[in-house]
Amino acid sequence: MRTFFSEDHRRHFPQAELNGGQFVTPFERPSRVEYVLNRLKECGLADIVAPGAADMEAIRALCAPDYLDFLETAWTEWKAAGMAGEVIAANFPARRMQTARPPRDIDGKVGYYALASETAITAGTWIAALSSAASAQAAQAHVAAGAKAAFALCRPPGHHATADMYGGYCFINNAALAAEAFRRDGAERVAVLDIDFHHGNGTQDILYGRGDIFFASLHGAPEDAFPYFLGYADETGSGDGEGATANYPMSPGTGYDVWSGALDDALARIRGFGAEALVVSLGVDAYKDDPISFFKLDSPDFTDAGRRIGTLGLPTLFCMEGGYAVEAVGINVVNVLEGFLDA
Ligand code: Q9C
Ligand code: ZN
Repeated sequence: MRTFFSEDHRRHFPQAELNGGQFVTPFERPSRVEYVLNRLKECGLADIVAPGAADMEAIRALCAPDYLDFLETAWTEWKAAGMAGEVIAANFPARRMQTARPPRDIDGKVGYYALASETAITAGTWIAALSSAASAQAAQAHVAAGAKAAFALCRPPGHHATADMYGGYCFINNAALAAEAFRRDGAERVAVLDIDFHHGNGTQDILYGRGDIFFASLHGAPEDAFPYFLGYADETGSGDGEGATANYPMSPGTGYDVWSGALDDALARIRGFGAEALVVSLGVDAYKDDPISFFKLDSPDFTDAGRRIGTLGLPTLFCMEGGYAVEAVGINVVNVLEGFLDA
């Protein structure tokens, strides 16, 4: 299985994450991918290539133009306004406030385009986010050209990003971009399976009205876990997309017995849907020692999960999402890929 990976991820390395009322070193840090790269090489999955430039036309088709302009210019505007630190959102259009008009002032604009305040934007965030999208696009093209599977080692991740909002460490929705690319390349029906601990709110939001792309997410229940405001079991899609969204919210302490049951159900739904290609939002923060999550999967469970995903027999693109127990991230990610290849 070929891995697509861009060194430009390093351009996004904020110093600050707002966590528990303090600024801490971000959980989503550049070293995460080093662990994955090292483990890939250790396991003989050393076919690692850099993507070409991002396909901007596809990104513009997915995202709101004003949002992309914002991402590109936020840092410069922030600095021009004399802000001392990194770009952090502090003002949000809350219930019953105006959401149709982005403010002119950068401090307001940032909150308009943010869905949470933990995620900082820095000088290189835009370049890094584009390089992450480029990895997803190149990996998708590789699968569309006939490869059984590919791994997009995306950083920053993407599944919390909507067409017009960033947050949860995400800026551009790589998985949705890839799913749409599979459609464009001829697949009539595509599925996105999100096994990151957190609900893939951005992917769900983008695909919610779509009957041609199925979305399934296994995640910490919204009552208990970020992103808090989406991911309930009764969210099943709207309009043409009614029935094409499946949510599996689970409680604190959930282990592989229950989690794998949800996975099997999601896989059966994807099979029943008749998907011709699969995008996996591959976060490994369901791991028992993840510092910001509450599921109890162990490393061998990820191998078994990969094997179960492989039984679908679909052309598959794995898109890296979360996973913050940095020293185990490589093991757990590669376990999924190896389990898939062994299926
Ligand atoms: N300060 C992904 O896994 N909440 N994003 C952080 C600790 C945000 C996770 C809580 C978690 C975002 C891609
Ligand atoms: Zn996550």
